[in-house]
This record gives sequence, C-alpha cells and structure tokens, in this order.
Amino acid sequence: AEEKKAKQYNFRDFSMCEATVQMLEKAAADGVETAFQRAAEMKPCPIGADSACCKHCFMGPCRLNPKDPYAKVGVCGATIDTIAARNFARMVASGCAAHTDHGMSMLDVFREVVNGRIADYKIKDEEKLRTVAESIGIETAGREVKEIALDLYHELERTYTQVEGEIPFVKRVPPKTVETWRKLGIVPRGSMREIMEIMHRTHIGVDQHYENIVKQCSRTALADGWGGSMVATEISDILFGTPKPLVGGVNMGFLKEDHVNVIVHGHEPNLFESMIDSVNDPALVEKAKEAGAAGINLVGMCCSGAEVLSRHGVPHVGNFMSTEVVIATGAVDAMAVDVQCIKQGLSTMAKCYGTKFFTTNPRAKIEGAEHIEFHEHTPRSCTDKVVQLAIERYKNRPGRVVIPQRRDMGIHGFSHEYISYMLGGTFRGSYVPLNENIINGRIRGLAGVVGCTNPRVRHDYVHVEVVKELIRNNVLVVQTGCSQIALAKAGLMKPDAAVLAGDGLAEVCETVGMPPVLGLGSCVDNSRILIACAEMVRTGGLGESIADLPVAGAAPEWMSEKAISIGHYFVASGLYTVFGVGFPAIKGTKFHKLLFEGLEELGCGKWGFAEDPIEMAHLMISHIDKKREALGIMG
Ligand code: SF4
Ligand code: MSK
Repeated sequence: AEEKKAKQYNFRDFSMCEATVQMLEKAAADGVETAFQRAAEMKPCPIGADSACCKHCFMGPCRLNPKDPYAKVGVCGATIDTIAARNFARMVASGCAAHTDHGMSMLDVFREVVNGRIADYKIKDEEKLRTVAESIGIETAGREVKEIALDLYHELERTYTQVEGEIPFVKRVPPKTVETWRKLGIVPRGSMREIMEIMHRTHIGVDQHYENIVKQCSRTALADGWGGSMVATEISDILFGTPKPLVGGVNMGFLKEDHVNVIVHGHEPNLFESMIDSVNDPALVEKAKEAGAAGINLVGMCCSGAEVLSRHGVPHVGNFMSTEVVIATGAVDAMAVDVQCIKQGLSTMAKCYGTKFFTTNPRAKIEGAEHIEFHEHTPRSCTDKVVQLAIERYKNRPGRVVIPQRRDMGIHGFSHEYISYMLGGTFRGSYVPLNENIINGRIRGLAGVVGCTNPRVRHDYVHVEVVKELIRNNVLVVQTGCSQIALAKAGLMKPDAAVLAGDGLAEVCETVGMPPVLGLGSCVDNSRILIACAEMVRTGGLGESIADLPVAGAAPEWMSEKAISIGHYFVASGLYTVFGVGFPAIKGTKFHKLLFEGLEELGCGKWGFAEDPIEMAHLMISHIDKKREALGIMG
C-alpha cells in the first residue's frame, strides 16, 4: 500500500475529462485508488489479449503463442482459429444475453402494465405503440390501445422464446439484407435458442470450424440488435415516451453541495423513472429540507443516465470511467445501481467516502452494498427508501465536499423518429432529405460512434478525436452510451459545433438547426441506428441493402462483451465497424481474415481496427467513399 501511495501519476494521461482528472487527484490525495491506477498497475495478459488461450475444459487451460499462432494446438487439438472463434462467440453470447435479458425485463413490465397489474407506469406514447405494431404487421385501425398492446406483447415475446422461424423485427430489415441472411442461414429464431446453441457449440469437442462458429455468432448478434436491444428501446419509448431533442446538461458540476444528491447508474430505465417520482415527492422534499438541504438533486450516470438525459433532460454526471471518481466529490449521498457496467470497486469507493451504495436488481448484488430490491409492482418502496437513506447521509456528511465546476450543455434526444422528422419534414415521413444530402454530397455519409470508455486508453480522448475528424470530413455522426457523454462534455452536441464541421455538413446543420453530432441514448439504443439504416434503404437512392449504404460504425474505447455483440450485429447487418483499444484476434489468422475481409465477401459488413483516432476516422471515411463510388454518387 505504501508503494502504491508513493507512485506518482500524471492524471491528464489517464483522462481528457477535466472533472475526472480533478477527482482522480483528490482521490489520490485521499489515498484512494481507482480503476485507472489498477489498470496502470495490471498490464493485460498478452496471450489473453490476443485471445490465444482457452479454458473451455480442464485438460487445459491451453496457451498458444500469439507470435507464432499455428506453431501449437491445444491438448484437444484445437487450433488458434477454433480457440479465438470460440472465445469471440462466448463474448457475443454474453453481450447478447445482457441486452436480451434487459429487453425481456422491459417486456415483462409492459405485459403487467397492459394487464393493469402495474399502476406506477402506463403507456405514454400511443403513437409509438401503433407505429411499432404496424411495423410487424399488427392491425391497428379502429382497435383499442389494450388490444394492440396485447398483440404486440405476444408477438414480441417470440423474440426470446421462439424455437423455429424468424424473430418479429426481421420484418423491418430491408428485403435484400434478409435475403443475404437467409442465404447464409443466420436469421435469428429466438434469442434464448441462439444463446443456448452458442454455449453448446463452444463446449469442448463440438463446433471446431471457425467459419461455422462465426455463422452462429452472426445469428446470435442479430438476435441482439434486431431482437433484445430493439425490444428494449421500443418498449421503453412506448412506456416512458419517445425522446425528442431537448437541452440537457452533462458533467460533475450538476452535483449540488447544498442538496441531497442521488445518482442512478446502470441500464434499465424503470428504476430511474421511479426515482424521478420519489425525488419529486413533496413529503420527501420536505424531509430533505428538514435535514437542512435545499432540495433533492437526481442525476444519472452511464447508460440509464444517457437514456433519461435523452428522454427527460435529467443531468448526467459522467460515463463509465467517471463512476468511481464522482464519489470522491464527497457530495454523493446515495448511488443506486441496477445492472451492467457497475464496477465492484464502487463498493470500496463508497465506503471510503461514506456514500450509501445500493444494489436493486436480484441479478446484481455486490459485497459491501446494501440491497434494496426493486419490484416494478411496488417500485416506490425501493426508490423512496433510497432517498430517505440519502437524506440521512446528507445530515451526517462525513468529509469535505469538492465538486468540479464543469457543466456542459447540449442537445440530446434524437430518436430515429425525430431524425426522420427533422430531416424529412414529417413525423412518420421519409428520409428523403437525408438521402438527398448524401447523394448531393453535402453529407458524405453517416457514422455511428458508440460504446464504452476504457482505462487502457486516455479516457474520452479517442471518442472525441474520431468524431471531430469525421465531422470535419462531412460525415454526420450519431451516438449512444458512454461515447455520447464524452462528446457532450467536449461541447459537440451544440448546434454551434457546426463550425468544426466541413462546409457541406455545416450547411445542413445550419439550415436544420441541429448539431453535427446527434445523441440517440443508451447502448441498447444502438438499435435506433439499425432502424435509421433500414429507413435510408427504404427511402431509396442509396442501394437496396444495408451493406450498400455509405455508413460506418466505431467503438473507439470499447471494453464490454456487449460491445462485441453490438459490433458484430452491425457487421452482420452489413456495416463496417471499427474498434479501438485492441481486438481479440491475431492478424494473419484465418479467423481474423474472416472477420476483417471474408464476411464482406459474403454480403455482410466487416470488422476493422485502429488504435489511432485519426486513422480510425479515415478507415471509416474510405469505406464511406467506397460505398459512394459503388452507388455512383462520388464527387
Ligand atoms: Fe485446451 Fe481444448 Fe480444453 Fe480448450 S478445449 S482447454 S484447447 S484441451
Ligand atoms: S454503459 S456497455 S460502458 S457504453 Fe452502456 Fe457505457 Fe459500454 Fe457500459
């Protein structure tokens, strides 16, 4: 411990986020370490980083040599291609499981709301309910909301439980793209079946052909993007409202020293929606005032934070790599978490600063956290208790409060419906002007820059530099998750950020009054990018399948298995997707070649990799130009 204390870091090398740097300095002065220091001290295992090891059975674990990958095989004879493909497949399965379980929870809530068994939530967006129902062939004309909703529930349940056939949202995919999927045998049946089959096939001694394993990766990842994630997005919109652009604030300066501060961090919107009700409950506000506070201040983090920022404008205090350091402010009276991307280190951090730390979901308990279970039938019994305990902590704040005074305002909440409205002129209208602006070259193409932050690279930096380079080259950028928050902190979610864009994109932004970077919400909301792509194809002029579009994706600072699943559903859908940080495959192997070249030859998209943000942006731009050329719209 003494040695650790003595170690000096330049925290600016860790993060470009000023508030995060300031809090890293404070935490270090307080003798508290975070994931940044742990990452610096724990170098990644070089064999694991290249995905050259296997522990799928106990004859191993087996380690191959990443520098000479075909020199050895595992005890069972597994080659580097089998080992890397199986590891990759299990990441896809886990990522898909996370999103589909989230989506299924939303669907459970939806069913209970429709059947009148949950009183705290209701169908807020009937228009969206009808649109989603119609998109999968459910009759809506002259029918009651409840009838449509019940049909929609039963239909969407197939996304998970169906054992044969095609998941419902395949109906939204451009026919030419579906044709490719059918030819390749990768149309998802139901996510439970696909995940089960991947786990079976990656067991020792089952699927030992990397091409066949990758096929199942594609089918499973598509069950995430066009299945679990899409259900989560669409049901959340129906229950809590479809986002529309609004001005929202991001950064730690939204904590308030004289208020009881409550943070919700995680992924499912239900907990957050009920917490909004709790912090606005006059009785609880009164209690906070009795405790000497000016009021109760609710802020978000990570993806549920990005979702309520987009939907309601609730301020967001930081992305994944800021979740520990925000506690070092001493101002966080309670942090309530649900599922996904919740560092176990938060528990220690909360203990150091006397923050009340609550887990709420039966799937995710953490040693040292107090568990107050959240039930959608009685949600307030959890969220009111969290607020009450936060008020107690406010009364007895143990230490000094230091809040970085950074607040970054921007426009958030660009659902795909709103992008359509803004660029197309009618709410359920077409993407003609977007397509037109792409065809006439004002907009070169579209890029989805998404995903996590990761202490293996300088926090936020790669996101920001990639996006700046893209817009400078007239590429319109759409964003989700932690990446969206990085760019919001860098000020690119404001219409005047158009000055950083190339002339053509700047002209479109100025005409429409939009920023060159559009925030769509959380990581499940990457499904909005898929729908936007399908709409662009449907409108016409940009080819017949998603693979024809001048569109590319990137996750510059990815870290989670969910990111791999998202990346692979983009690729299987037809898009070029570039990852930063590192990639779990060895260049020169057959498996790597399949992901980076072969899938494109089969009619899908392909993977790309670059550590450097400018190189990453130019890989995407070259791909966009290649697609423009094929469409005959260069120049
Ligand atoms: Fe080794 Fe094969 Fe077992 Fe993997 S499955 S640990 S490669 S013996
Ligand atoms: S929270 S998956 S760190 S985007 Fe969705 Fe952020 Fe990545 Fe988690």
